[in-house]
Amino acid sequence: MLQALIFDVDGTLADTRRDGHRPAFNAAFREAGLDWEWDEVLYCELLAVTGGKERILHFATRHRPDFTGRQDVTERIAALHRAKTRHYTRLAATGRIPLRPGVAHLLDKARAAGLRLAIATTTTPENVSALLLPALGTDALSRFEVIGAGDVVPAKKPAPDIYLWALQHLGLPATACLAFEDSGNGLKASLGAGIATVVTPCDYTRGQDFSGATAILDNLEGLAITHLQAWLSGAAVSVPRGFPSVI
Ligand code: XBP
Ligand code: MG
Repeated sequence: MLQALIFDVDGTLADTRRDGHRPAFNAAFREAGLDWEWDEVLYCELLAVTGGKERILHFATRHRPDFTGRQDVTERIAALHRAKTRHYTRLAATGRIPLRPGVAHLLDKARAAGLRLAIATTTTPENVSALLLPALGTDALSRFEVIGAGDVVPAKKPAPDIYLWALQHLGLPATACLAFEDSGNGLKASLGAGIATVVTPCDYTRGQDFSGATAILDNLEGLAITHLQAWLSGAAVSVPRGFPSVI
């Protein structure tokens, strides 16, 4: 029986990359006097590496070996990432990054149906509150019984660790949960933890490999709790009129 929904954040709850993370990384680089500029195309490639600190290290290793050759590289990356988080949380707190269509409604329907809610994300915890408070109001965080974010587990997605952590803190088996993801890396993580997963690709992840997904949808608009329950029990779900198209 379906008991909990576990949500990824970046790309799933909101399209945070274009208006949030990428500009925040670039602002941190400028502030540190670095000539690094991550454009849309490069950022799309860099998303293969999850986690901001890990992404900076990956970029520098490939494109700025002089930076990674220094002894204090770990501290410098940590400082860059702290600045990036400051820029991101400021941007997000303005409310300029809206939730994706259908997200707020699904969260309300899940709560009304007595489902438990959790978050399993690679992003830094402060980013989650900065994004959700303007979008969902003061009770935004208390809606989620469990929030697994950032460095709470050492191995980030596509490792299943953050989903296993969420299951452990919910005290539920994977078979009682559904996950929501937008990326191939995220899907690998949720499936690796044994959780059936609905994928709503975003602009940065469309075209990735979503093999094994329970459903692939344009967005969460029109999704009813009965659809989720039926998917979890493996029943064929007839697609009603007005339902988001399956990609
Ligand atoms: C999100 C990420 C995060 C953000 C940046 O992936 O990879 O690293 O891009 O956040 P997912 P931080 O949606 O699969 O969780 O800079 O705070 O790490
Ligand atoms: Mg994501």
